[in-house]
This record gives sequence, C-alpha cells and structure tokens, in this order.
Amino acid sequence: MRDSDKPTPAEQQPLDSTAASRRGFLRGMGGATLASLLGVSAIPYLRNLPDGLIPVALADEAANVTLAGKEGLVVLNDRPVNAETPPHLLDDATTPTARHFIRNNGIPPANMDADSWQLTVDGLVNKPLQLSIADLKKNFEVITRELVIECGGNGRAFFNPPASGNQWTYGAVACASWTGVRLADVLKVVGIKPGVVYTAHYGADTHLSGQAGKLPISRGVPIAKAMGDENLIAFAMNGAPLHPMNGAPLRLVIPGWPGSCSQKWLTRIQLRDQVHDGPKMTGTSYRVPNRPVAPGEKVDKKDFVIIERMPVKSLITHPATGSEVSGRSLEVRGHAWAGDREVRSVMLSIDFGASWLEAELSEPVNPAAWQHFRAQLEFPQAGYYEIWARATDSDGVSQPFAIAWNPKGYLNNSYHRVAVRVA
Ligand SMILES: Nc1nc2c(c(=O)[nH]1)N[C@H]1C(S)=C(S)[C@@H](COP(=O)(O)O)O[C@H]1N2
Ligand SMILES: [Mo]
Repeated sequence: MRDSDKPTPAEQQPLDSTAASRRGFLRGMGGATLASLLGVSAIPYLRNLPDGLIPVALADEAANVTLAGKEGLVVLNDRPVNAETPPHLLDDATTPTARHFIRNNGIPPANMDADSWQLTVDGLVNKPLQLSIADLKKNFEVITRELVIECGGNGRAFFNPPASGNQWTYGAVACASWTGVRLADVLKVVGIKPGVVYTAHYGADTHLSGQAGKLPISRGVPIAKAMGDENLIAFAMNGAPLHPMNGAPLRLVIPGWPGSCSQKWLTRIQLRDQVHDGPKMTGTSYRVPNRPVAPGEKVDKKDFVIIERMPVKSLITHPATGSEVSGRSLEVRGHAWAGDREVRSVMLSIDFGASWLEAELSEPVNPAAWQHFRAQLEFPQAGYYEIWARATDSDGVSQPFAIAWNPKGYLNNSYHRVAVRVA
C-alpha cells in the first residue's frame, strides 16, 4: 500500500522562474480552474490550447506567478498550486484575501457554484442533513471571526537535514476575517450519537493522478475540538465570497490546528467512532514523533502521533528583511499566535538574543485571532543587525531558538529573524 503522504513525482516537481519549467502547469487542470486562475469566467478557445502550453498571462519571467485575485505571493509549486506570502506583505491586522496563502493537495473542483452547493452531514448522527449555503444562512446563527490558518509545514524550508514537501519559509499563515456558521451548531442539530470520537472532512477537489474516486486529502479532528466555539463552516472571506483557491464556495476553518484540518470546497462532514483514516491522516502525514528526536534520526512509523494544536509563533511584518534603515530609530511590527492558547508576551532582540525588549501586544479581537505587536527600536550605531522575535503563550511556553527537528518538517516555530542595515 502506498504511503498516502509520500509526494508523488508531480508533487515533487519544483517550480523555477522560467516559463519552460512550467510545462505541465495545465496537465490535468480543468478549464474552469484555469479560467479562475486567469480571473475570467471562460477560455472560449480552450480546446485549441496545446497541451502543456502556459497561458502567457501566467508565464511572465518574474518569480511570482500572477494568480487572479492574489498579489505578491511566491509560488512554490504549480501542480498542485502552493503559494506563500512574504512576511512584509502580511503587515495588515487582518490578512486581505489577495495575500492569503494557498495550499492545494489536488486539483480544485471545476464547479464552485454557491447556489447549487450541497453539504452533507452524516455518519453517527441522529438525523443526517443535506444543507445548501442558503440553508446554513437561514437555520443557523451567522458570525464573523478573525481566524488564523497556518499550514503544519510552515517553516519546513529551514530543516537540516531537509524534510521533503513544500519548502515553506514563513508565509504559509494568515489571519483573515471569516463569516459562516459554527461547526458546533450544525453538529448539535444533526445530533451526535454516543461513541463518536472523530470528524471526517471531505472536499470536492480531485486527486493529481486524475484517478476517479481517489481523494487528495480528507482529514478530521477529535469531536471535542470540533465542538469548540471557534470553528466555522465559512462561506465568506473578508466580507466577500471565498477566493476559488481558498475553498470557494464553502470551507471549514479550524483555527489553531494544522491548516489541513480546514477542508476547502467542503461537501461532507461525517462523524465516526474511530480516528479518521482518510488520505493524509495516516502514516507520517501531519504527524510528529512521540518524543524529541535528533536531526536526521530514523523514526519508526508506529511512533508518530497526529499533530493537534499548533505551537506559539510570531512573525515580524515590518521592516522587510534586507531593509536599509536611515536614522537610528525604527518601528517594528508583527503578529503572534498560539494555537488554542493566547499569546502572553512578545520579546524583541537586536543583539542576537543577548538582551530582550518587551513589545506592546494587543489582545486578540476574538479567540484564535492573531495578536499584533509593535515596538520602537533604537540602534546604537550604523551597521548590520538582526531583529529577532520570541513569543510566549498563556501557559508560559516560548518559541525555541533551535528547530525541534522532525522527519516530515512540521511545526517549526523557531524565532523569526529579520536583517536590517542601519545607515
Ligand atoms: N479540500 C481541500 N482542503 C484543504 C486542502 C486541500 O488540498 N484540499 N489543503 C489543506 C491544507 S494542507 C492547508 S494548510 C489549508 C490551506 O488553506 P488555504 O489554501 O486557504 O490557505 O487548506 C487545507 N484544506
Ligand atoms: Mo497544510
């Protein structure tokens, strides 16, 4: 049996900045998906487009592929589409849709029609339901929350020895404003039968292989987490319909846990009496060893445990790394978040960690939103500095300096370091 988590050759294919390397961009991608990437409703002469030819609108020589409705994202892979946001473009308190990262495991569905969309909620429930988006709006309280989604593999690029998978640096994280209904409210209405331990989430995207019925990803969470007040079945993002690449027209948002729990293009939620075993739930996917391991250490598969809450972390969003500073004083800004916990403090250092200054830190606007920090830093003389940030959560746990290495490259919450040159 194939380890569902092993990247397929297609997934491993890196994207470099030349158009030629993007051959394969179209392979298997539906016309509707391509049209949505181009920001049009149709490509009238799609049938004439030679297989593998990159639409010139997507093939500029810049490192950033132009994705319709996205701006400034760095594309790591085009099949599936994976793109992250440079830290300095995450400076907004609430992440604009154009700057929300994209992590796809398969091919987005061709049909993302909100009016005909149906969500099935079934499994071990008293009354299975099929709900349209209109039903969700009509029958449940609609709420808006700012919620952090972070990919479990954010920061993987810094692992040594390297870990395979998307080489995310810092930007597979965002905190957008999501509108929808509480997952818990829907589960209460269908009625949770005794013995339920886990949810299973299904989306309408299809596997890269094109094999019918094969799912790219289907994950779930323990029922206790699912019943948390913070989880949404969301149909709006920053006050507008979801972006096609962020799961339009309906998705889960399970903040504070690996982004993979937040199923996009959501079609079904099933309740189960056992831990879910869908693609990317088993093997070593979204799992870490049950104990600290040395870099490069081989770990038996049976010693891996499912990642639950994400660890405390911070990101400096101003200044951009590599900035030139004129004058000796500089405002530093950023965000910090802590999975299901709150952030208690953020400390900053400009002397490679010898001394630390406490930043001003905002309260979260709602649970599971990121918190903002700012400080005015004074530099004693001209030269090269690094600004380091270290957040501590409400349980007193801080970000580590060194990466807690693990074989699949998850949960890197080591300090964010930003370089500045003071003139
Ligand atoms: N249906 C579906 N849902 C999905 C995925 C996917 O590939 N298919 N990727 C997951 C992963 S791994 C992450 S990190 C988040 C990313 O959400 P975003 O693309 O909106 O940033 O979506 C999750 N939900
Ligand atoms: Mo992810």
